[in-house]
Amino acid sequence: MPKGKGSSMSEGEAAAGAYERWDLVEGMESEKREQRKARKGAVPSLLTLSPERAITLLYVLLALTFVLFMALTIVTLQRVSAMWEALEQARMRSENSHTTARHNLSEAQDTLDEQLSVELKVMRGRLQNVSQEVERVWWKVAECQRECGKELADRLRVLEERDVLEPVLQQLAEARQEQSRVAALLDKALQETHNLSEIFCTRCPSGWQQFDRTCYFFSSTTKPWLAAKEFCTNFSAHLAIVDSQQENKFLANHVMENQKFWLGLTDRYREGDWQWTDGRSLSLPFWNNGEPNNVGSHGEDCATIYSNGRWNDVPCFQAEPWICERSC
Ligand code: GN1
Ligand code: CA
Repeated sequence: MPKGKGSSMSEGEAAAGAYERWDLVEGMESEKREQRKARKGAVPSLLTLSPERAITLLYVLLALTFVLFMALTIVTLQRVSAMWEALEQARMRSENSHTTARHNLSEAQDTLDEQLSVELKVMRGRLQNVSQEVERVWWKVAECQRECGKELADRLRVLEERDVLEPVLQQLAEARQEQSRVAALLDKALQETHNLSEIFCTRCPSGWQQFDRTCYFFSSTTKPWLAAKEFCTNFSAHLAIVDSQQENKFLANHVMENQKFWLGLTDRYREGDWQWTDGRSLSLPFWNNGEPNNVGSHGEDCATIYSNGRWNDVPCFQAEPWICERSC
């Protein structure tokens, strides 16, 4: 029991403290004893097994361990095998893709080679054409040089000759001028002679009748209109063209009764468009009543004059007498 805490502490208090401490120590001791007892109780439970049971337990444990080991081994082997298979597949895929790539590459190369050879052929052809063209051009240039040289020489010669011929050409030009002057004078003289002959026209060819400085021929035979027209042309004349009432009357006076004579008037080119043979349109008509009537299946495209001075259209193929007309 501890002393010396003070002489002030009573005897009872000291006894109570000692008691409390003893209780504490006692509790701790009893706790330790309990723990020791518990440990001693566990060990004897394993040790209490019989050797057979212990061996069996060991075998079981061993077997379990073996099974576990085998299972682990199998799982590992499976995994390794799967990985191996995957690796193999990957290798095969890689090999396949390599083969395909190599095949594609070779095909592409073949195609490229083919295209290149075709293009090369085309280019060679073009090159050949170009070279031929160049050759042709060279030939032309050479030819042109020869020609041009010749032409140049010719021109020079002409120029030289021109120098020599200059006075002769001058004279020729003057002669030409003189000739034109004489020709003009001749024309004028001819014109005057013509005018005079018109003024003093008193004679027409034999068998022709004169009226107003014009000669007329009244046929005694008959012909279709076209043949009659041709006849007049052969005599430097034309079928009669009526320009005045006096002229129409003159013509009518020479037409025998119950006869009709061809005039140079027709609408054969366009029905109803009556024209004289010199191309003029009809402006002074003397048609009979009811004419032109263009009767018959063939129509009537050529004009005739009656003795009364009236006109009638009849078929051109009909044979009729005719009247030619020409200047004096
Ligand atoms: C008739 O009557 P004659 O023959 O002159 C006819 C003309 C025809 C002609 C044919 C009034 O004329 O129109 O063109 O026959 N006259 C009448 O030949 O019909
Ligand atoms: Ca008629």
